[in-house]
Amino acid sequence: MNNRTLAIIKPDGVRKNLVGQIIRMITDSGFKIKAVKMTRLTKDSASGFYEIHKERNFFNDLIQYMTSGPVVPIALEKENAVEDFRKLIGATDPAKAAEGTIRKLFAKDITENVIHGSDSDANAAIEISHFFSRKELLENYPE
Ligand code: 3AN
Repeated sequence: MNNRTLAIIKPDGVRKNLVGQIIRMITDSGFKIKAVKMTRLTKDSASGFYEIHKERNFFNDLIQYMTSGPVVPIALEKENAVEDFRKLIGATDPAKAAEGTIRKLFAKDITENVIHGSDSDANAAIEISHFFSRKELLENYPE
């Protein structure tokens, strides 16, 4: 069965003009784009999105970075979407990411790591609803 994950091309990915190249890698790996937009996170929306990290010492840097420029959230569909997408992007720390992964190819370090991928089906649903309405996900239209 198809399931969903949320990707975000982060501000460094947009700044380096990698949006097209990264989306190409995603679709070449069999993911279907359900919804996509370019937007900019406010401090409040970024803090809400990363709520689970709010006690961590890197939280302020993370919020600063995620609000430093536009981001491209993408709702994706594929069988085994969450796990397969995390394989495609590679480890959080690009130094530890496998060859050929998006982070290995494009990320600078553990903070500026180019792309986000949901870590569970439950979080994917929450994260997708952070960026996209049911209307934007075309939920009520026939195929
Ligand atoms: P991932 O994005 O691989 O799921 P998370 O959810 O643990 O990783 O972390 C969210 C984001 O927080 C990362 N993408 C990265 O930008 C930042 N981050 C995570 N761990 C660290 C760390 N140890 N030092 C600095 N930034 C971090």
